[in-house]
Amino acid sequence: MKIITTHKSADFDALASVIAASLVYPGSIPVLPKTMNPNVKAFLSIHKELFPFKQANDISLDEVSTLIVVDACSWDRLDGLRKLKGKKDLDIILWDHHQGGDMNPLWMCQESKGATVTLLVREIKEKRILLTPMIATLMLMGIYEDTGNLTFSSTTSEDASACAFLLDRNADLTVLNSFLRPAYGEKQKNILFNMMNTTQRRKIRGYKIAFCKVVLDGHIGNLSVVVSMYRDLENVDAAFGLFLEEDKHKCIVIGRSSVESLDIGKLMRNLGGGGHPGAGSALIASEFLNPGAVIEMISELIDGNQRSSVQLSDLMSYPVHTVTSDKTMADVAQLLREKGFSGLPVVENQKLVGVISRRDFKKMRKEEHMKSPVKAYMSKDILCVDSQKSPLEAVRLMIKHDIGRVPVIQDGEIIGILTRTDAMRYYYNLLPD
Ligand SMILES: [Mn+2]
Repeated sequence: MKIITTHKSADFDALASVIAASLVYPGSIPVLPKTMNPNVKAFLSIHKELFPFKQANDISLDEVSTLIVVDACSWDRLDGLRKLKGKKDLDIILWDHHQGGDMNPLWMCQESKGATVTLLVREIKEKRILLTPMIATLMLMGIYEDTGNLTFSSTTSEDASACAFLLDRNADLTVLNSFLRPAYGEKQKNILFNMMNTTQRRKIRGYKIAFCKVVLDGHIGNLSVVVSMYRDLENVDAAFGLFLEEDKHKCIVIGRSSVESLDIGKLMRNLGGGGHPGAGSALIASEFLNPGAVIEMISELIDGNQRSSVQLSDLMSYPVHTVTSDKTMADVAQLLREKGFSGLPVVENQKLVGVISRRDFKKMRKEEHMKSPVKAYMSKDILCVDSQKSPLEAVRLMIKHDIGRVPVIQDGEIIGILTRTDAMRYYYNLLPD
C-alpha cells in the first residue's frame, strides 16, 4: 500500500501537494493529519467528498510499503505515523521546499521554492497529467498562500510560471479569494493591538527590526498572518512576535522579513525552529523562559548573520609599529621621523596603554625632557576598536573624533591599525577577492 501524507496543521500548500501527489502516484491513498489551518478546514468542509481522504488510524500501517511525504521532511511533523519510523522495507519518497529533515528518503525532490506545489506542477506538466479547474484552483491557493501572492522573498520564477500554468488550467480566482482571505477575526485583532503596544524597535546592522511580546490567552490561529500584518504596520524590514503561553514556560517566536538579505529561516534554525527566508518560527520551552533574553538572542543572531563578509581584520594594516612605554621621547621622535608617521601606539606587555603623536611633543618645555619616557607625554585617552566590531563602527569612530587611524584590539592586545586608506577600500569595495 502506498500512502501520501503531509505535515500537521496542514495549510493549502500541504493539502494541494497531497492532491497533486495523488495524481502523480495513482493508486496511493491520501492520509491527512487531524489538524488543519482554519481556512483549509473551511475548504475541506465543502470539498471533502471529492477526495478519498483517510487519517492515520483508518489504515493498517503494517501494510504500508511506500510513504510519500509532501511539504514536510521530518518525522515529528507527521501525524500518527510514528510506527512507520524504522519500518523495514519502507520506501520513502519526499517532495518538499523546506531544507533538512530526518526521513532518509529513497528518492526526493527537495528544492527551495516558494511552495511545494510548484515542484509537483513541474512533474504534472512533464507527465501531461490533466487537471480539473477545481484541483488547479486548490494548487494555485497553495502557491499563493505560501508565497504571500508571490511577494515573499522565497518566491522563485518557477513559482510564478506554475501559477501561469494553473491559470491556464482554469484555476478560479473568485473561489481562491473566498478561501484564501486571511483568517483575521476578533482574537487576531486583539493580539495585533497588544503587539503594537509592546513594540520594541531596534536598528541592527542597518535593518529596522520590531519585536513584541504577548501572553496568549488560549489558542489563537493564524498567528503568522498577524505577524505579517504587524510587520507591514510597523513598516520595518523584519518583525518578530514572541507569543508566551499562559504558564510562561513556552514561547513561540514567529518572524517575518521583507528583505532578502535577512534570512528568517536560517535565524530560526539557530533557535531550533525553521522556515523560509521570508518567514519562520521556533518554539522555545524552558522552565525559566525570559522573553527579554530571547529578544537579545535574536538581535545577536541578526548581528552575526548579517555581519559583513568583510571583517576588520581583512582591512586593517598589519603589522603595527608600536613603542614600549619606557622608550624615551628622543627615540620616539627619531622613529616618527624615519617612518614618516604622525603617531604611534604605546604598549606595555603587549597591551595598548596610550598613543604618542607629534602633537604631544609640544607639551615638552625643556630639551632634557627628550630623555623622559614616552609614558609621561603620551595621550592616555585611547580610541580603539575591538576586532569583533564591524568596519562600519570603526569608520564611525574615525569620523566622530576626526582621527585618521584607529588601533584594532583583540583581548586588550593591539593586532592592527585601521587607517583612512583602509576605510576607503572598504567603502569602495576595492578589496581583492
Ligand atoms: Mn509549504
